Amino acid sequence: MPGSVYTPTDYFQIDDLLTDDHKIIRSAIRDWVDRSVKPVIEQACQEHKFPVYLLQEMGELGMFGPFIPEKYGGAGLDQISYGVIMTELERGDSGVRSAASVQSSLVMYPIFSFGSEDQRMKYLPGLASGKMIGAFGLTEPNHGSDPGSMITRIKDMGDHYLLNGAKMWITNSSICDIAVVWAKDDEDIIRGLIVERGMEGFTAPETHNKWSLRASVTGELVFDNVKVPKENIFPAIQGLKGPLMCLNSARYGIAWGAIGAAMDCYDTALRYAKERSQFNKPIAAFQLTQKKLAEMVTEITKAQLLAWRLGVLKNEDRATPSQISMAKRNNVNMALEIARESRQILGAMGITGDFPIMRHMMNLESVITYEGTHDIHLLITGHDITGFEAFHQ
Ligand code: TGC
Ligand code: FAD
Repeated sequence: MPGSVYTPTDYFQIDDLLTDDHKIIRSAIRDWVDRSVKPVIEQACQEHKFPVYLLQEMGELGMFGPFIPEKYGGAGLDQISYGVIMTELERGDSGVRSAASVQSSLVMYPIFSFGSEDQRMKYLPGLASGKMIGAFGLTEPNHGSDPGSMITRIKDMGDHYLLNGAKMWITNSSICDIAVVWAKDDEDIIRGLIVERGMEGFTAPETHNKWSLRASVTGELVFDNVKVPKENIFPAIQGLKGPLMCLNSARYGIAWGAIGAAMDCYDTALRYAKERSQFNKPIAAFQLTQKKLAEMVTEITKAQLLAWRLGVLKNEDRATPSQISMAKRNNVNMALEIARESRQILGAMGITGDFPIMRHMMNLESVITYEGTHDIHLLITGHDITGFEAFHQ
């Protein structure tokens, strides 16, 4: 089994920058990924099926909302702990990391940060344990990169809101117990609210035929005159900055996560290159293979340093949205390039499910699009350094 001999990359002794606690957490998640994800994930992807039972195990091991205080069922850990968890999960599969990103950053984070005390106590412990699964509805069929133009609406009906509209490309849609949904109110202000499975008029059909993130549930959230109790609205946030603050947390996690996928590809390619001979030499002895591998380890190292520094800033509450955008953009692109180069090193073997590379590569095509596309993050950096925004004409 190729994954079981995995050797993590640490070319610049970045482990010295981690605490013992970070390393203990990482080792626990790494063991779980080797034990519970690696043996089943290839077949799950081939069958286009998310192994839903993993969610309960992830909850039991504290992978959901690790930065949420213990009072609400979280682990009260720092941001670097969250990062190392995401790296290990994405080494397993981006789909497994996606489930954790959504649950932790896009559902638990807003309930903790913007929710009432009643909402926190009602939902967070169940979400932390994995007994309750969440989804996050921002994107709409006609509003992806530009979520501020959303048309999903809530209408104040006195004792409740009436929710109408549709969200698309939603991770965990058909398996969610609750969805954090963003909609415009009667004054055109974006509000966040919690919609529960079973509310009349709420359906969540799954999207099929994906070539990417096949071991992850993606689908729609459709609201047809859904009566949402007034106590389900977030009292403490209004405007587009609400969902964007959630994205800051998720994008941060992805900046760490993508390193896991990259390290798995690099490790697989390095081992294969040493073992595979052509022209009476291991292919690792050819300069062109060495160029590929040397560039990979260089890019992984740069990404690790970026993620670690961002984690320090995030722990100090000093990480800016544009720093997070830069790290998400760089690290996901780095992982995708490494997956492509690793696939080349394996030749024909690289296209098979006997190795994890093609699966990572296909997954990363989604990761480079969701949570803000590669180009949107470039424009966020452009805006930050020049002062001119180039999103609108
Ligand atoms: P703009 O006018 O720039 O901003 C509106 C208000 O928001 C504030 N803001 C932020 N606040 C916190 N964090 C950020 N990152 C923020 N970015 C902007 C801003 O200061 C302003 O506040 P205020 O008080 O003045 O109103 O908004 P815009 O309409 O021009 O759009 C900006 C843009 C393009 C950067 C943004 O909309 C964007 O990031 N678009 C990409 C959309 C996106 O990332 N969607 C992700 C959907 S969720 C998902 O993909 C989950 S995948 C899950 C998985 O499986 O892992
Ligand atoms: P568009 O916005 O239509 O963009 C298409 C192309 O145009 C892109 O290349 C983009 O960079 C470019 N473009 C757009 N605007 C500009 C501009 N101003 N300047 C230059 N180029 C521009 N969303 C959720 O809300 N919740 C989820 O859980 C979720 N999970 C997802 C899971 C998967 C597997 C996928 C694939 C997506 C998911 N998304 C989710 C949606 C994701 O966030 C959007 O796909 C993403 O934001 C891009 O939107 P879009 O696909 O509509 O592309």
